[in-house]
Amino acid sequence: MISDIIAKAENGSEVSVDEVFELMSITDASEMEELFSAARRVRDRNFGKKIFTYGFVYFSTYCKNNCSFCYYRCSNNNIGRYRKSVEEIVQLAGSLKDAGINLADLTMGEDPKMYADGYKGLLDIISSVRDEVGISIMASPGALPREMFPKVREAGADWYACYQETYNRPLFESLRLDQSFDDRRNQKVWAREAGLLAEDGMMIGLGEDVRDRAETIVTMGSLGCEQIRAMTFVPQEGTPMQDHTPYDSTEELKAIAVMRILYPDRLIPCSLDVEGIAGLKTRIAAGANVITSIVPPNQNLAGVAQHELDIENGNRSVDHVFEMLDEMGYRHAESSEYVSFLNSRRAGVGGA
Ligand code: SAM
Ligand code: MD0
Ligand code: SF4
Repeated sequence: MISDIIAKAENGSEVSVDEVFELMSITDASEMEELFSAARRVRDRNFGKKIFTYGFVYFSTYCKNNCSFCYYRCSNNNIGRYRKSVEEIVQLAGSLKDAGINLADLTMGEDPKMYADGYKGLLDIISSVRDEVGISIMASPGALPREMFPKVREAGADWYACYQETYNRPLFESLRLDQSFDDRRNQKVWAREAGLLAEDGMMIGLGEDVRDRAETIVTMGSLGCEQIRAMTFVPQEGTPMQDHTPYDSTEELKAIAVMRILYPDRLIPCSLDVEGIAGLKTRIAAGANVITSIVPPNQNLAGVAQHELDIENGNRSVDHVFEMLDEMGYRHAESSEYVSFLNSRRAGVGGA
C-alpha cells in the first residue's frame, strides 16, 4: 500500500490527503526506509548531486510579536537582542558570497525600527546587499502589507519567506497570538504576484496531529511556493511552551521525504537550526536539497530555534558544511547554477 502511494507520486499522479496521511503515519522501519530512498531517487533525478546552500543573517532580533513558540517573542524580556547596521550586513553577505554560499537569507523579527518610514530600514538593507554584494537574496521580515511586495522585489530580493507553521486555523491562532491566519497565508500569494519566489513552512511538534501535518503539506504544495520546509519545534526558555516535550526528528524527516516525492521540483531545506550539524546527514538522506542556516562564527549572529548551537564552534560554518557534503557524495552548487535555477523558476511567477 505504501509502495503503491509512492509509485503513484513518482509517476506524477495526484496523491490525496488521505494518502499523504498514510505516508505520514508510517512507523515501520522498512517502510520508512522505502520512503526515504524514494525521496533520494526523486531528488537525485531532478537535481543530480548538487545541493544549494544558504547563509543565515539574522540581522535584527527585536520583535513586536509574541508567538508562543519563539525565543524572540516580545514578552521574553531578559534575552540579549541585537540589530546589525547596513554596513555589517553588507560585510556578512559579502563574506558568504566569497565563501561560495548561494544565497543570503536576510531575516528579522518584526522590528518596529525596520518597519518605520515605509519599511525604509528593511528596503535599504536589501538594496545595499543587492548593489554592493550581488548575492541572491531571501527576505524573511515577517508579514507585510500587500503594497510592500513590489518594493521588496524592486529592492532586489529574489525570495520572500513566511511560514504558516500550520494550516490548522485554531492551532495557528493559539500560537501566532493576535496575528491573522488569512493575512499570513496571503503573504505567499502576494509575494508571487509581485514576481518574488516564495517559501512556506510547517513546524512539527506544536500540538498538531498527523492529519494536520498531511493537510499542511498538501496546502503548502497547492499554494505553489517554490520552497517548502518542515522544522521540528525546539522548546525555548522563557516562553509559555518551554516545558513542552520535544520531538525527535522522525516526523520532520518523514515530512521532508513526503514533500519531496509529492513536489519533485521544489526546493526543500535541511535546516541546521534544529539539531545543528548533527542533523545534516539525515535530512539530506530524506530528500532535502538546500542547506539553510549556515552561520559563520565570531560574528555575534544568532539562530532562531537553536540560537547558539554549533555557531561559535564553527560547526555551522561554510567550510565544515561543504566538507560534510563531499563526504556524503554530494557537492555544493555553484552560484551560477543557483542563479540559473532561479531564472528558470521565475518564469512561473508574477508578470516576469
Ligand atoms: N520573524 C519572522 C517571521 O516570524 O516570519 C521571520 C523569522 S522567524 C524567527 C522564522 C521561523 O522560525 C518561524 O516562522 C518558525 O517557523 C521558526 N521558528 C521560530 N521559533 C522556533 C522554534 N522554537 N523551533 C523551531 N522553529 C522555530
Ligand atoms: C533556517 N533559522 O533556515 C533559519 C530560519 C528564515 N527564513 C529561516 C528559520 O533554519
Ligand atoms: Fe517574532 Fe518571528 Fe519570533 Fe514570531 S516567530 S515572535 S514574528 S521573530
